[in-house]
Amino acid sequence: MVLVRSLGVLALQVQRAAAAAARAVSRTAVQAKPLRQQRWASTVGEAALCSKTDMVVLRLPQSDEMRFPFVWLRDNCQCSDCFHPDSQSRTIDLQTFDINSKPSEVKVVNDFVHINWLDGHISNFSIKWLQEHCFQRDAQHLWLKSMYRLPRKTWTAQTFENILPRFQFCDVLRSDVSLYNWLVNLATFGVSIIENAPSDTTTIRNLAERVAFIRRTHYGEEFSVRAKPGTTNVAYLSANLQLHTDLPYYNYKPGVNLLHCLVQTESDGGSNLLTDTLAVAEWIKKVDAKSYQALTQTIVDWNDIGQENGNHFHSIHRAPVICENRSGEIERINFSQPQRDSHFNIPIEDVKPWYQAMDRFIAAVYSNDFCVTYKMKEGEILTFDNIRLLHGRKKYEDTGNSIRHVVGGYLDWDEIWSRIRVLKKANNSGAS
Ligand SMILES: *[C@@H]1O[C@H](CO)[C@@H](O)[C@H](O)[C@H]1NC(C)=O
Ligand SMILES: *[C@@H]1O[C@H](CO)[C@@H](O)[C@H](O)[C@H]1NC(C)=O
Ligand SMILES: *[C@H]1O[C@H](CO)[C@@H](O)[C@H](O)[C@H]1NC(C)=O
Ligand SMILES: CC(=O)N[C@H]1CO[C@H](CO)[C@@H](O)[C@@H]1O
Ligand SMILES: [Zn+2]
Repeated sequence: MVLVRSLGVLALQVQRAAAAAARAVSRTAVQAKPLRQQRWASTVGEAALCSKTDMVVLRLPQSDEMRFPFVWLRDNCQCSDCFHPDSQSRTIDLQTFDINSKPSEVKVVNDFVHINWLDGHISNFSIKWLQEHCFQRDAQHLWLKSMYRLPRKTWTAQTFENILPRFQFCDVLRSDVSLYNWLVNLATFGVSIIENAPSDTTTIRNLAERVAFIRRTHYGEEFSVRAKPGTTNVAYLSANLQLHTDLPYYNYKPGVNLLHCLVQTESDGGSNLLTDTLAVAEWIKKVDAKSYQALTQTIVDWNDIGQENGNHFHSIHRAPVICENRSGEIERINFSQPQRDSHFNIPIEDVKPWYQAMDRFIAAVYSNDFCVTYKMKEGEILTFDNIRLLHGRKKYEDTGNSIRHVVGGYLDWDEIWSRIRVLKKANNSGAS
């Protein structure tokens, strides 16, 4: 219900933004000159060719002008020669494609824009489709925020209790609305709790398969975290576990951790530490540009060497601690003290400055401002973003009648984003 409503509002926002952007653009845009005076008026709208910019100009009653480059229209022709509807894929052969294709005429017929190309090809776009794919910046940004990456909201130790989203295991398994809400909250806050999960080692798999499938690593699919002697990973000790992201030594680091608490320790320890490192990184960026620079520019070697069930592995991945994407926004965090290689393949003069920046970073991620402790209860699944949060664990002691037992598994963000979009689309078409 909430979902349906918010999607309706979103669709409306997209339309409004497109209209507003169109109005803003039309004030500054070069007025389109119709080519060879061809221009057809219609009650739905009108279209013209602008030979100066090589664009089709579309005017609709409510939303002023939208512009579409000739080359893009030709490349995105929806006819059965150019587009295969069943696979929703473009099939135009780029080897014979002419990037200088020009229309000879364009007209609006009912709710369609009909284009004759000089080479004789014919395109027929629905106006709705053109609106959905328009080049207005506001509309593009809204689309990216709803379909590509949802906006993230950071939290601190002070706000954690208020934001921590909780869901019931049986709801998430049964209801698409709950599944969607859990995933959206996970994407937004980077953390959420699923309660009342069955005390079973297959629970993690059932949850992961609601979304997609468990992401396999060299530790297997689902893994048990229990103190064990002669271990291959420091996580399998009962000592303090420092704040880290899991598997920074993977080129494709798993996106989300699922930790299911089957048995919690009766001792004081065993709490998890959690830090929203996106909040920390944004803060460092603001207060200490030099450290931020070192943390985003210095490439660190992360590694893992060992064996699990007789399978030997030697993983290496090189990446800075804070990774920005192409738009300069903080995209992911790579950090693990035990899993940092002694090979540090950077210029020698960059070594000490990196340690200084790391010192600053560590002070912040462990500080009372940013770091929270959370002791999972039996039956809870702690789910969190492994490319955004750092997590750790306080040391504990197993006693005769309580052996702490947590079962973990990973999901990849690619699969989660895909599930979110599919659920959203299913509801959109259901609502209309
Ligand atoms: C464009 O496509 C629509 C829907 O298939 C069709 O009704 C319309 O006649 C077509 N227009 C032209 C001019 O081919
Ligand atoms: C960079 O990351 C931000 C935040 O996730 C996202 O909104 C933006 O679309 C990303 N930009 C690119 C070019 O991937
Ligand atoms: C979409 O909305 C319908 C009610 O209109 C609801 O039954 C369904 O579960 C919803 N699906 C999702 C994915 O939220
Ligand atoms: C920008 C960058 O290099 N990011 C990397 C951080 O580390 C993860 C895995 O460790 C890689 O998947 C990213 O490419
Ligand atoms: Zn075509």
